[in-house]
Amino acid sequence: MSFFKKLKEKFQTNQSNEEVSDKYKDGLSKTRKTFSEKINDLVARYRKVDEDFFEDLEEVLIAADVGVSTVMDLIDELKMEVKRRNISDTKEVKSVISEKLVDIYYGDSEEESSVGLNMQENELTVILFVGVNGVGKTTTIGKLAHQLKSEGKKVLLTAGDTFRAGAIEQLSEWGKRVEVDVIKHSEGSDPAAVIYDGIQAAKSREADVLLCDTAGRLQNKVNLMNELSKVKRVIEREIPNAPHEVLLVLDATTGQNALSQAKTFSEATDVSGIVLTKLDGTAKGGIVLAIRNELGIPVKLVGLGEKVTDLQTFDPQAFVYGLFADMIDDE
Ligand SMILES: Nc1nc2c(ncn2[C@@H]2O[C@H](COP(=O)(O)OP(=O)(O)O)[C@@H](O)[C@H]2O)c(=O)[nH]1
Ligand SMILES: [Mg+2]
Repeated sequence: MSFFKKLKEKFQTNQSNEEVSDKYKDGLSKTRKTFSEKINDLVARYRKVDEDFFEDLEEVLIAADVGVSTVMDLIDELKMEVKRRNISDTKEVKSVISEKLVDIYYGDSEEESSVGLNMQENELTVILFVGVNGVGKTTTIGKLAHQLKSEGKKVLLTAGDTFRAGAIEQLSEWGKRVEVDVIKHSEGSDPAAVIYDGIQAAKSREADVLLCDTAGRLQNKVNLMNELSKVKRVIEREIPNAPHEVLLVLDATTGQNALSQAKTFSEATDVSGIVLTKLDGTAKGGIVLAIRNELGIPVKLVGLGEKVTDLQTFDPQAFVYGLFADMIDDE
């Protein structure tokens, strides 16, 4: 069975899968538009799979921000697969490209399903959000709080961004909107102290999840990284094995810059997963693959829009479905 058929079966015959794939389809419409156009154009121009075809395909993928070394790996894989299956018609290659994009995401790990968050059962789960200003930390916390709450979990938020004016207020607004409590101190206070209080409150109120906001900017980068280490130490001291996730939030519209942010933050703290926001705002959604392949950190959540329901657990198959949806429908 072609990979397109497999995706079609998965995402068009089951209602809950269909809801997920619709979100991806909407959120990735900008990327899909340019991507499908270019691929269709390639297929129309070449018909036969040859060296020139692969060279042009390379350009299309690089333009979608897939990342140069990831593209090289992908093209090598594709060439082998095309040879193995004895494919000469470029039309058939479309499905193989989508299949290889998923493979590239998983790499050597045999995982078939999406990774998801490391949630503790019957115990407090602490999730720390880090990332530069404006990437979407606070918004993601609000959206995730809403989701977890609707799953029946007791959620508490901590306003650890005490640096940026208005940051505490912004998180409080989210708290009101999704009806969860927010532990906060005043602007300029010690973030480690707020987070400490958040943990005590979460323990005494028997919360299931504590989501901790942090500052994205301080006087300088060294201060920021020191502060994050301190916050993390406070959490570790209060709860063994916590934080259960350190999620680095990256803005997909910043492209390759997101990769360099990831490198800086990974040096200062153990990042366990990436939240990639604003995929709806870019035509270069291929950055998901570059992040996974070049940093080795799993993308756990993606932001596909500004609505509270637009945060999704990252699923490579749904992602690829979102990229190829028009071609899949044409099959
Ligand atoms: N379109 C879109 N906008 C987003 C997404 N996530 C966050 N934003 C917007 O990005 C802006 C900055 O978000 P904020 O949470 O304040 O960033 P923070 O400084 O990291 O806390 C806000 O206007 C959000 O509405 C997303 O997935 N899609
Ligand atoms: Mg914020």
